[in-house]
Amino acid sequence: MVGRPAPRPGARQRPATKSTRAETCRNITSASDWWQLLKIDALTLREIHVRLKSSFETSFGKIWERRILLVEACSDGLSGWGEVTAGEGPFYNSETTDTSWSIFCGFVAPLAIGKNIEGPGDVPALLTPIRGHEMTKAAFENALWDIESQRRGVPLASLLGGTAGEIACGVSLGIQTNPEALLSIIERELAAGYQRIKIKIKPGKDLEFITAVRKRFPTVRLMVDANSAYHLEQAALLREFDAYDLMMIEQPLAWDDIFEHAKLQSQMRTPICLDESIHNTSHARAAIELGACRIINIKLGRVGGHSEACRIQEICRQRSIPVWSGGMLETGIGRAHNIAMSSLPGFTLPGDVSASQRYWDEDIIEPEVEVTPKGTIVVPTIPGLGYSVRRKRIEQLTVRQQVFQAKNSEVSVEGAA
Ligand code: OSB
Ligand code: MG
Repeated sequence: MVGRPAPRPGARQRPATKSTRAETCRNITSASDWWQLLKIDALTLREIHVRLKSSFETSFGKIWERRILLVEACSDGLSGWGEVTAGEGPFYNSETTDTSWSIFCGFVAPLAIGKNIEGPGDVPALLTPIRGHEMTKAAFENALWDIESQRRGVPLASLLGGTAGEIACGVSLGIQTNPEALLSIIERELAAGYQRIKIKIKPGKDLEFITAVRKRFPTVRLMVDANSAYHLEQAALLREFDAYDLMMIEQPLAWDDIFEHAKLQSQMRTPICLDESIHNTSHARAAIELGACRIINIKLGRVGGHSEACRIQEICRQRSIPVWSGGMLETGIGRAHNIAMSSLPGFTLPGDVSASQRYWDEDIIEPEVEVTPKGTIVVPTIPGLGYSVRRKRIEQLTVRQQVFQAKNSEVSVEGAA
């Protein structure tokens, strides 16, 4: 019910400013012309359990029930939210719900609590001592972007440098038992307006499915995601994909590889898109310069938050490498951050960000994320996430929580402590 509380009476108010197209999230937050520092008064980490409407199967397994961590940050009477996009097991990357709980409580919160920073752009530097654990760091940094957007009175998307009024949406479809089942789901998603179809594949569940989809939908924008299920030795099989006019093949080879993807790309026409392998700007630059991919999927969690996502987007744009936003079966909080990120100019391909109703009976934000009949999501134009957080619902779903409070800080956010 309570989205976010109004600033305390007497809380310092900032004039609304509007970012120009040329500004990026980096130079906005490192600018020292801002008169008030962002003080991290309190942090709350919660674990919620939510059931997906239907199971989702990738090459690394099937999931139904999600265990999701949410970070709420409080600063000067404002509250901001971020979502940890780690999976339940270390199968997509090395982080899990439990490693994230441990790293957040043991290291992120102690480093951050009580600190005064210029803005969320300072978070990567603040958290440099912690190596890896990007999804955990991202949830914290993104919660501060939510706060910063409210403090400045500008929509999160514009604060990050976003310019698009709506974003193009595709769907990611899990592995199905047979091609017929996949075809009927695709039919439904196309009827709902989605602009492109991504199907998950793995050895034994690939060509038969791709052929069936192409035969039935000859012109649909189609791509496949292997989640690292193949080896370079299977290049001949992967080359057969070239006959199906795929927009791209996502992460065919190892989750931590760049070099072999370059070898594979040189042997196939279909563009390779990297997902798992790209954790930062330096990986993106290496992949592009080596010719390991022609497209990059940017996931906010995987790259550590909005600051790094903005930078990757920018270097890709300079090199004419299209990017798009991947999803991690997020609740509305993660989804809202993905929407804001997707409004940046480098995001020229439809992403995996789709309607709340595809995943959840009831989301934890309101309104829920909805997709227009032409397959777009309208980017919110109000400050903050652009959706209100359903605190009561979150409390009902919470199975554990941990509160960190700065000494000498007066926290007035309802339900935060
Ligand atoms: O590789 O994009 C992926 C879900 C879990 C782990 C990895 C991936 C995915 C998806 C789901 O494709 C995308 C979505 O949230 O709709
Ligand atoms: Mg992927």
